[in-house]
Amino acid sequence: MRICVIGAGPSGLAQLRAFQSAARKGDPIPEVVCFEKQANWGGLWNYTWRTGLDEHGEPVHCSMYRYLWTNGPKEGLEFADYSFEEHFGKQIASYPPRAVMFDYIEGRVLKAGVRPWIRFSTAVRWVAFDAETDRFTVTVHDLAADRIYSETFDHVIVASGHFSVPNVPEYPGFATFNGRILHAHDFRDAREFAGRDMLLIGTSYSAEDIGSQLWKYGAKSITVSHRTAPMGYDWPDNWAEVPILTGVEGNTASFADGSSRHVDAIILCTGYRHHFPFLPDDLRLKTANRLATADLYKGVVWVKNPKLFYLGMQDQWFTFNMFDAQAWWVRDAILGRIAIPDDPQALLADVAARVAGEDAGQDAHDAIHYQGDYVKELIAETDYPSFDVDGACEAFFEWKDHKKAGIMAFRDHSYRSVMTGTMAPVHHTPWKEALDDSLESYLIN
Ligand code: FAD
Ligand code: NA7
Repeated sequence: MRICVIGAGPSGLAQLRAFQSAARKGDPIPEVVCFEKQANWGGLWNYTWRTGLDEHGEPVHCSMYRYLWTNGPKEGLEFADYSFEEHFGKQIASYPPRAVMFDYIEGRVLKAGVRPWIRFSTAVRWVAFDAETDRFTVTVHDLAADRIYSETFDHVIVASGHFSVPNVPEYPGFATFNGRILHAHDFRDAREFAGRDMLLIGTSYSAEDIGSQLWKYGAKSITVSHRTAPMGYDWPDNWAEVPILTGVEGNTASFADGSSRHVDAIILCTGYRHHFPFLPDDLRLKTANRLATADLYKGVVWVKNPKLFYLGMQDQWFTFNMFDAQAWWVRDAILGRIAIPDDPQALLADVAARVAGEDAGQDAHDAIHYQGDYVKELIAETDYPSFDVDGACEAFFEWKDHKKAGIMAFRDHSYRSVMTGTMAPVHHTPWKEALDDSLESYLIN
């Protein structure tokens, strides 16, 4: 049996680690081949200065930027089989910068020894399923050698992420705006906008965090325009929330309440699209960015062909340990330890129940519990180390309260690890004054 994993970000790496952990226990495992279009692993956490197209003419995957610190506490995402303390040799503060997170992600898979399973700089171009042979043909482009070839697999696991291809709306006057317009996907360094009047569209994590970066690194003013509702935090004095943009003329932006203001640059923090150009219609997931995705039994099995799996396609409160729960479950489904119902109606009924469960929730609190319960459900069916998921939910609830209490200070708090029981130290420098985001600086405790 041969397994194809598409992508070596946190989800794809979770899948490699899941198979390796079974092998280490002495169980026979199939051949696993992971195709990764970038030259290194880590997915979005693998930072590049590049935007647009990369050195091979491929769309740049990275949506992260310099000085990015995690936007939620690390105590909610910690691997159950590889704690921060195991990796760093000590407990560290709760909102690590990107480089620290990359080091942690890499540490687990270096220890597992799965790097030889990955073919780097290799983009998956097409996946086709042959009902007669019951196998997939995967066509890939080895970008370094400029060679296209195909191989066959019994299962395909799509772990290509969904926060990379931007959703880019257009507003009247954009074509003649006298300044830069970019999507959050192409934002790299807040210092570029020091002293400028900035307009951000959108009210979710990207708008909140990029706006905070701009503020921290010296933008003159930040205006955030909302389509639905303002974020409502207690923002600094040079930060305003305004209704939706109606258009721009020259450098003047106008809004739905009739107000207008001068802006130097516009950043579209308008989210991302699930985008799978390598999949035909009958294998391609089409879903909104939500907790209960369309057409995935147990959140991972493609209902129209259960030999195909998707990882990490949900909107995310939980991340790394949820990807692990999914990867362990998918591994066990492939190894025949978990049975997937034969009846397509049963698969669809599972999806419908998940959608109804999410829709029944009233607020973010319910959403966090909902995703926590999903993580619990999956790990209960596998040998992934069980952990206190409710304790991780508690860290998220505290985080939400800390944001309400001080949006520029929430990262100064610390939380208890549900993996080791240790309390994280408070970081040595308040976030708004910590301009150096290097690993070396963060680890000084
Ligand atoms: P990705 O990390 O996107 O990895 C997908 C991989 O697939 C990439 O390496 C890509 O190169 C590869 N790939 C794609 N297409 C192909 C192809 N055709 N062929 C071969 N390879 C391909 N999560 C947190 O927990 N905490 C945070 O603070 C946080 N901050 C974030 C900030 C930003 C700006 C963004 C965009 C996301 C953030 N996230 C955060 C969420 C993030 O989605 C997850 O942490 C995680 O990176 C998802 O892992 P993934 O493997 O599913 O996808
Ligand atoms: P999200 O969380 O998908 O949010 C997208 C935001 O963009 C949301 O506020 C939307 O407003 C807004 N949006 C989308 N389309 C439009 C248009 N056409 N006009 C105005 N506003 C629009 O994406 P993020 O990038 O913030 O976060 C994604 C991940 O990156 C997340 O996991 C983080 O960890 C980092 P709405 O509320 O729908 O009106």
